[in-house]
Amino acid sequence: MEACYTDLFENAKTVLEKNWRGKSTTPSPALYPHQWSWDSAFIAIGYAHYSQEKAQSELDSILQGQWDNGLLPHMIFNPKVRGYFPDYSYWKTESHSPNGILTSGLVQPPVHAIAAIKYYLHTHEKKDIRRWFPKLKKYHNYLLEMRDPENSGFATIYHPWESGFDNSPRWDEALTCIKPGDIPEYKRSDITQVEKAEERPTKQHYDKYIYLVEILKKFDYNDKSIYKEIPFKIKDVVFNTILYVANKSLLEIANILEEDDKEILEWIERQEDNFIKQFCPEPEMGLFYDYDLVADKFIEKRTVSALIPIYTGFIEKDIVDMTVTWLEHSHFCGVSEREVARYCKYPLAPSTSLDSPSFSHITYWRGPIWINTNWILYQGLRTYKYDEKAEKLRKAMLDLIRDNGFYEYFDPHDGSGHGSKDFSWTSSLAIDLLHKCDI
Ligand code: 2M8
Repeated sequence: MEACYTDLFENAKTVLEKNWRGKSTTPSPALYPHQWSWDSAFIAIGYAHYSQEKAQSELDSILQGQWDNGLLPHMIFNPKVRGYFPDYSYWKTESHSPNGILTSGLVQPPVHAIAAIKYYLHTHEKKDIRRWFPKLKKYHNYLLEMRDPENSGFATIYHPWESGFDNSPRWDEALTCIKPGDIPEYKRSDITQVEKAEERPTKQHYDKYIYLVEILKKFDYNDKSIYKEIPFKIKDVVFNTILYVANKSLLEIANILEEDDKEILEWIERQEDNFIKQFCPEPEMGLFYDYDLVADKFIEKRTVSALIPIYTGFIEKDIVDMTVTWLEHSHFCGVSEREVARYCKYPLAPSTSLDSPSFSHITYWRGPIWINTNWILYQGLRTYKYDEKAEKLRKAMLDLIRDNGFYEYFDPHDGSGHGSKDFSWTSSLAIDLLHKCDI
């Protein structure tokens, strides 16, 4: 391990140890006391380097919450822990969740197959991927059947929580059109867990989050009815970039297990055929956007999501060259040498462009630097052989964490940590980065 990061590995392990709950890991001790779906996949990627048993248990645990129709819930609740809002009793998912398991009724980006193949490359243990393969395939199938009646190859999300980027400015306009009708009274616990309430989403945002869940409950999570009625329907570019990469991982798993891969190949082909059309209105710009199905238009917001498709690895080099130019542009991500000195201590992509009117330096997904998105960009840069730039990004992530701690997110100006302390995916991905993500 590089000398400048000697303590980082041990410290990251300590955070994960603290957040370990016997079979799975909470994202953080107080703010997020249950199991979250894409967090668990990122966490398993870190464990796979030094505790394969925990990596295996983490994935087994999240996959056991899968519903009969293939939906993989974004949360599994620990019944002994109350206080998080919305708690399990709010979701009314009992008739869908597997026996005795308390789940939410939304999904999150499908990082799991990516974690599963990485785990296999560490262990060469076929029995685990053999157990996971049908579940992972069933989840992707749910996303590409029930969440894609358009047959575009891309899943639609029904709720900002499904994106994992909860209060990103990407969703502002779509949410503005929603006027929350009757919503139950509720009491948030998250704002008391952070230093300043402005680090978390506003009440206006939460009212709409709750309103959308009320609609899902009204239709008892029936996708066909929801599709007709819900006022928030987005083809999310990050979710679907991850789904594409996860399909490639699933294909690798199918081939290792000598399982039929026809359907997976069809999914991949459809995604490759339609990706630019669905997400990139001006390919010469190299920026990618979500598509709002209700307003029938692209959401042209300058956020880190616009760069994330570099992770797919199949987009033409000419387009990606432009994406990388944006990544280095000071107004977009503040990483040009000159501007770093002026604006930003660490050359890392903030969640929203520094130049955007929606940018807010400590507000959750509206500006702060997140490690998972930069980790994705790092892999993309490597895939396209921008080795020097990739290395610079990797070191900047490790420097940021070493200097400021394993926070949930960081102020792009001075690198100070915000949100939750001791955040699990910051720790697990730091471990992966220390190993240069080589597996
Ligand atoms: C955040 O989302 C939850 C709701 O699902 C919340 O705000 O309470 C997001 O950052 C999401 O991406 C993440 O998976 C979750 C747990 O870390 O927290």
